[in-house]
Amino acid sequence: MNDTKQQWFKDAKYGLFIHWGLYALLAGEYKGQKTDRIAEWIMNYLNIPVEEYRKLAADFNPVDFNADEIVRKAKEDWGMKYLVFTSKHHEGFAMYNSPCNDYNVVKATPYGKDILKQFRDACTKYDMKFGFYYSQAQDWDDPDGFMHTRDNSGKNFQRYLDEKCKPQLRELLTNYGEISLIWFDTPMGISIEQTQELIDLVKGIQPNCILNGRTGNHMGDYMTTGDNFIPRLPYEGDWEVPATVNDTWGFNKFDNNWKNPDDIIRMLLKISSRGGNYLLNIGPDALGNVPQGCVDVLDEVGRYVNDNSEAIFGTKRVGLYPYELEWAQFTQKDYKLYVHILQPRLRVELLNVANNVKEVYLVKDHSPLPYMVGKVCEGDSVIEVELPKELHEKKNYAICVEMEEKEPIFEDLKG
Ligand code: FHN
Repeated sequence: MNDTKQQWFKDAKYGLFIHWGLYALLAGEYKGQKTDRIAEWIMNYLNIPVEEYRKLAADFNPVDFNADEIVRKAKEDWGMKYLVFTSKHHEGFAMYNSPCNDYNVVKATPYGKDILKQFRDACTKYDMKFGFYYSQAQDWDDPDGFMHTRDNSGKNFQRYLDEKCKPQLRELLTNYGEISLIWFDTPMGISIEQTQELIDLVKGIQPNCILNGRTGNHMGDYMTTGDNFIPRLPYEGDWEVPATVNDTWGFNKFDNNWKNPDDIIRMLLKISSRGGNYLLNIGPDALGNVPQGCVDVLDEVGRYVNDNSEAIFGTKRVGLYPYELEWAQFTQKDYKLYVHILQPRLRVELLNVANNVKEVYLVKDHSPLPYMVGKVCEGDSVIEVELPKELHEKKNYAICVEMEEKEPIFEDLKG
């Protein structure tokens, strides 16, 4: 079982992923050719030569970028608890001041300021846990870094590890205060020994820093699912789902396929209910603006999260309820079963839930709700909660069933 031993991660539930790099300048299109895949891979998909791609740095000047405002929104409006920022994605460009490699935002761009430092400072101000993404195996700028879909034989990957990856990790772990998490990615080709070298390096500098599931050879501290994939069943231990709001991580000016806030709320609750964290991405444009369509979705989800934070944060994995409920998701704490009501209803019927109930209340304002505990005429246990008239047409709110027992008692279905 994966155990980060970090309570903040177990309680966090909802975090902000930020993919930002030179690819934002291309925004999904290079010399009139569009990519129909994730925009941060444009260098790979459209075979842009290294020297051509490097020229982008001269145009990187995100004058609208405001780390404070992004982090404030993430914390206050969106209700997120941690932030993971791409310090270096597969393109190889560092979004911080890297003393060991000049291909970075401070030395190679007219902007000249350290983006990662600005996020770090804003996270300290708003009490957000801070972590960084680092592409440890793929580096399309370094001749010895790996590149997916290319012939990597003959590369001296160890040299890249020793001369770029490890020195940069050391910089990131020593110059930016407490790093709560490192998000490694696409560990193609990295050996067990090389993975251990990275782990030893990280833990030697910051022992409490946790490593995601793509560190290499399944040696990280927690399980990372596939992108946008949610485990079907409750899953034990610590884990996380990285996910997009549209269909790309890096900014793509053609992709406005924003998910519906209702769907994001449902996914957040499914993930919390099954015991994991939801790391949801934004991809700022080349000027530093977060697309408005994305902000609108996250604002609406945030209203739900903030109104019902008691029923989301610090909750633990719920056992398997025997029925599929379209209209609800469960979360739980000791002695409390939260029912998140996602479609309009007159009453809540919890069939085959056999607990003794102390109280039922609306999470948003703690107003008590009338309930009945007993058996349906078919003989199964039931808890039935009457909803006040003003809620009958409403969706997306939560109620709490306070139980005499620590855990919900879900009855097995019997013939
Ligand atoms: O290749 C990357 C991709 O660009 C993005 O960073 C995602 C985020 O989980 N990870 C990789 C694909 O799984």
